[in-house]
Amino acid sequence: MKTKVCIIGGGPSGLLLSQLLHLKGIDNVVLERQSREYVLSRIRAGVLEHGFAELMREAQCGERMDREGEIHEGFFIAHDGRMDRVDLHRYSGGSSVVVYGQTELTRDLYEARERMNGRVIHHVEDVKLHELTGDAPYVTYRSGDEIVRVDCDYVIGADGFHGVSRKSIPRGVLREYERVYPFGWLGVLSRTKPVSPELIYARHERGFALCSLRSQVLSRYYIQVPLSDKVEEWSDEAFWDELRRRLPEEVSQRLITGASIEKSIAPLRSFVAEPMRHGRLFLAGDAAHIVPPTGARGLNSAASDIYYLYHAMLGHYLDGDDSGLDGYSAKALARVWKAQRFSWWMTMMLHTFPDSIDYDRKLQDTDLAYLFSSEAALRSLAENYVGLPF
Ligand code: RFL
Ligand code: PHB
Repeated sequence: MKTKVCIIGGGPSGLLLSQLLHLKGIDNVVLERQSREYVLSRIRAGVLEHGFAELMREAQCGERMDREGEIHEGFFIAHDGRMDRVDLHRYSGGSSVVVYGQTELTRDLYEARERMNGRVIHHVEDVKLHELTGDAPYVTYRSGDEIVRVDCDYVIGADGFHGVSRKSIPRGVLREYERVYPFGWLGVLSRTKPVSPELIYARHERGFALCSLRSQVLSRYYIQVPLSDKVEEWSDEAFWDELRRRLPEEVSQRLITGASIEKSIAPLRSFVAEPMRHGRLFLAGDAAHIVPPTGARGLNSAASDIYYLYHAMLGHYLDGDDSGLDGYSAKALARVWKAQRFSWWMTMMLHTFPDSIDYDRKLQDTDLAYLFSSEAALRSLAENYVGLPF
């Protein structure tokens, strides 16, 4: 098989790039290890920044998002038994975020790729990247007993944190920065009316909690749990009881509970791999960086990588200009680190750390007190939450 751009990974990053390149006549192939159904069963992000929504529209995939997604102009931070609202619209100079599930967005991308006869190959096994630093890279994969070879100009590693692409960069070249947090998030999806029309991030001594949603009939809730907890040990009832305890009284009284339709634990991690380019391989999204979900930055950071890569590829193929490709890693990483800083800060401010001392807890109190007493601090939070410019 021959193509211009071989994309490893059919998650949101890989599919979005594939779709954008296709619309500009740049031939590409997506190789995905899992089935489409499996990819669509992973419940993940829910909050999209404005720049991401724009990119979906540019990819001609924004129609359902614009119809069914909800525009949110603010969210709440609950602490010390009360609720303070962050007015995103006011403090970001008129911006907002879109609440639209990653599952739905990925479904829209798959459907668009199918409509346009895009090549998305599922169930690829043993993907290997070859000759990345030469002029003629290629990728091989196994399909049943057959080994298939894909010759290309460029390889995009959009295969998530556990993918093969980052691991194909030699150890001496790659530098990894990582912080692992001593807890995870237990998430529950339920077909119930959300407790609040806007998200609530709750700080509580028993641990962090988040009330989010996918629509006005579909709720998504999370609670901080120790890493040693097993999802099978958490009955629905135990989850709702614990969530109630961590919310202000007026909120917990309104909480409507129901059977969970998905329940999972995600560990929290901060991670960056540098550089994001090695020869003709370019990393994008979770393959290169992970944030704890507290600031809703993960998928949004993937979107800025895709934006830079897309424009770099246009420069190369349409104008013969390689400056975008050459500058990709530095440009993407500059924004990635800002999302890292913001997600780390939100995580530190809102979670309960098992080894924290009184001094740390006082600083957390002060962080929140400062935030809600300073317009400059609220502006900084809002600017980061709605997404820094690409
Ligand atoms: P993905 O989604 O992991 O997709 C990678 C794809 O690559 C495939 N793959 C391979 N294919 C071929 N060969 C191999 N060797 C392969 N290895 C892997 C995988 O099967 C998969 O389909 O990465 P991508 O596309 O970069 O997208 C990143 C986002 O999924 C991620 O950043 C977000 O979900 C993070 N995130 C959130 N981000 C936000 O911006 N806003 C949010 O509100 C938000 N909430 C969340 C989140 C992540 C969470 N979890 C579970 C980690 C909430 C949670 C709980
Ligand atoms: C979600 O709805 O899954 C969600 C929302 C906001 C976050 C993290 C996750 O910060």
